[in-house]
Amino acid sequence: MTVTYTTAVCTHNCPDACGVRVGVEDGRIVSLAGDPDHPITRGFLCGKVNRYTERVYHPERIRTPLRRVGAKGEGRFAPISWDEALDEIAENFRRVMAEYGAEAILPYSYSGSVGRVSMHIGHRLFHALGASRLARTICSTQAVEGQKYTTGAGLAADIEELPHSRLIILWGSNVVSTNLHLLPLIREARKAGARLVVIDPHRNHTARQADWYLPIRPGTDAALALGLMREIIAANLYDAAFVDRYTLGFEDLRRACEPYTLERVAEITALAAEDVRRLAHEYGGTRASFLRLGLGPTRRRNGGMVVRTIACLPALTGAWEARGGGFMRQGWANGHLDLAYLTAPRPDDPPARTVNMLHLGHALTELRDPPVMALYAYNSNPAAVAPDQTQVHAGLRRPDLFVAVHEQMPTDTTDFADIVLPATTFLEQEDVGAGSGTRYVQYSAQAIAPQGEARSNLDTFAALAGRLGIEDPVYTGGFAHLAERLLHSDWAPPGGFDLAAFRAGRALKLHPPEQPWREGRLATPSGKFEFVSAALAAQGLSALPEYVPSPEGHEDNALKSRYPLQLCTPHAHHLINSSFANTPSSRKLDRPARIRLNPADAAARGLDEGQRVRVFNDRGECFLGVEVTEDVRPGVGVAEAVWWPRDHAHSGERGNVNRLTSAETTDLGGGARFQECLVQVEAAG
Ligand SMILES: Nc1nc2c(c(=O)[nH]1)N[C@H]1C(S)=C(S)[C@@H](COP(=O)(O)OP(=O)(O)OC[C@H]3O[C@@H](n4cnc5c(=O)[nH]c(N)nc54)[C@H](O)[C@@H]3O)O[C@H]1N2
Ligand SMILES: Nc1nc2c(c(=O)[nH]1)N[C@H]1C(S)=C(S)[C@@H](COP(=O)(O)OP(=O)(O)OC[C@H]3O[C@@H](n4cnc5c(=O)[nH]c(N)nc54)[C@H](O)[C@@H]3O)O[C@H]1N2
Ligand SMILES: [Mo]
Repeated sequence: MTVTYTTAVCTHNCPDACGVRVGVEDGRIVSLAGDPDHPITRGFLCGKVNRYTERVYHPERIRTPLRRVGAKGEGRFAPISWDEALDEIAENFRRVMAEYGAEAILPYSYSGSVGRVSMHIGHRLFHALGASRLARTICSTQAVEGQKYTTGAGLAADIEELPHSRLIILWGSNVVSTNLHLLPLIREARKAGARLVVIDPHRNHTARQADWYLPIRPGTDAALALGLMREIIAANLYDAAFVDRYTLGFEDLRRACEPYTLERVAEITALAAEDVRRLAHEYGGTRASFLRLGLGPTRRRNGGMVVRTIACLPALTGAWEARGGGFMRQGWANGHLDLAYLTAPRPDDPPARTVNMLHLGHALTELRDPPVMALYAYNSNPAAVAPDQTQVHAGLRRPDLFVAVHEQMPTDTTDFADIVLPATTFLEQEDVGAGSGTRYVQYSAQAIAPQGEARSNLDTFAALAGRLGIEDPVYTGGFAHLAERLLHSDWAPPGGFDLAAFRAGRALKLHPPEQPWREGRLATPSGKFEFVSAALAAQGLSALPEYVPSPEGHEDNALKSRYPLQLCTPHAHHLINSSFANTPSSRKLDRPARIRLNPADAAARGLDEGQRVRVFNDRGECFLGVEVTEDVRPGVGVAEAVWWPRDHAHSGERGNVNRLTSAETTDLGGGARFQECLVQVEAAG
């Protein structure tokens, strides 16, 4: 037998969108490697995808459609045919529409596959029915919105310029775990003398590699940014010519920063005043500074304002004009292709209400006129990843709710399903790959046949559209049609993308506008970097950057006296969100379900390393092991996520850290507050 090779693009939710060289012999994968010709992948993969055969050939893979035979939540099923399963879903949709109206149907999806087709192919079907629309807010909408008011949408420094940076700041961004392919670029810069600074309350894998690690108190980043700007202005380290030409509202900004003296910022952030001063002088004194902002600091009540405020820094120093300088946040461009073709409602689609996906628990238990009577979940594991988990599970358990789930694995969500459909992995289907952290778009070829009877999201929605009498070229035109449409991009190179190169699997680079501020063409109302924003003021929000302490933060109040620890639940090294939680090697390497506590906090509660604890607040409780470590500051707990709720089962009840997190949303963009969560910890009874 000979080995044949194809190039696929990893479609797990990661900024890198790696090119993956897949060796196949006799229909089975025999090798997986990073594409050596891919400019970002550079021939290596993360640990998770290196071991991807464990996932593709996992004995738990769902291989046929299933119908529930046990109680909801029990996860007992019997195999059925695809025809039976699709008929049953279509019948239930029709029944619910006739009795309650189409808005009683709710799709729920996010990022199981971020392949451009797989992620978005369901939208038009639900729009055509008139189903409730889902606001997909669980990840980065607060950051997208927040940045918009300072720099306009879609502005980011090019990571391939990183080697020219002289100062790299990773601000709440755990790239060693979450954005691995930035590392070779950072390494090149450091070899040429760049310094690496990490600002994070958790001494994570990334912080350990830093030249300088600043253990900031959670939720205080905007205060630090305001303090840095005050010092940069006071010490005359800002770029007056850049500010004069390309920014709006410098005098107002100076006033907004005024209260944030080094001493006050030290008090708020728990950093030393001298360190704040030194960071201001390093940043102000280095024009080629690359500031990468992660999502941790933004998953808080004032998350939009945090991004808006930090994004002012490079406009003050003119870093945007230096090679290797500028700003980039996690969840940047997401490909910038013609997604509207897949996602936008058509003029004759019925109007429909919108449900914020963070409010799933509420939607399933309390929403009326109409209530949600049918849920179709795909590309997501809401029983694990959504906040307010107690309500989410209560809703999923409703006997009168019809639930269909399209999945690769038996998750906590499929446990609640009436019908389960088997899904392909990215190696079993075609797609269009595009990184949220790179400037590349690439055809992802199918490497092997679908496992069992698994079908892609495209094939499944096309079949369902047929059953429901929906005629739409999105479902009848085939993959090649969709891929070509997606490449209609305003960021295509001059003359358009080379379609032959695309079909041959080459990674093609997007061309965002170059230095748009120079022609006053930033996507802000003024076309300039806006330190002052009339658009924010018009919404009754602060026109100027600001720090807003949270009622669920470090400051003393009645809640804090009962729940004194600030719990952070950032992403785990060997998982992608809740994916890979059942991969044997991930479980071994990440040791599931722990909370990391400072020795002082552990001692105060009489807790020892490895002990089982109950972590709780008014929203719920979760059972974890304790790890005692100086890697978290006193007053902070870190529990990496998202492990499956059933991994945390205690006296028969399942539940992970999202039993504790709030479904309340951010100041801008309706985003999540996953990192803002006061808890208490005690030995488990
Ligand atoms: N291995 C792995 N990679 C992933 C993922 C995964 O689950 N696992 N998920 C993918 C997805 S969906 C996303 S959105 C990205 C997210 O990637 P990142 O942006 O790196 O997001 P997080 O891991 O949530 O948080 C980053 C850091 O923020 C810190 N943090 C929390 N609160 C604060 C704060 O108030 N201030 C500061 N300065 N820091 C704070 C956390 O300790 C954490 O180290 O990663 C993607 N890549
Ligand atoms: N506490 C806490 N909770 C969090 C976060 C946090 O930091 N803390 N992070 C949040 C963030 S940033 C995000 S992005 C969300 C992500 O949450 P989700 O988007 O739900 O991501 P996953 O948990 O990876 O679940 C995706 C599921 O889709 C399945 N899947 C994969 N490919 C396909 C496919 O092609 N078709 C179908 N039908 N299914 C497929 C996978 O098997 C997997 O079970 O989680 C959020 N939840
Ligand atoms: Mo995310």
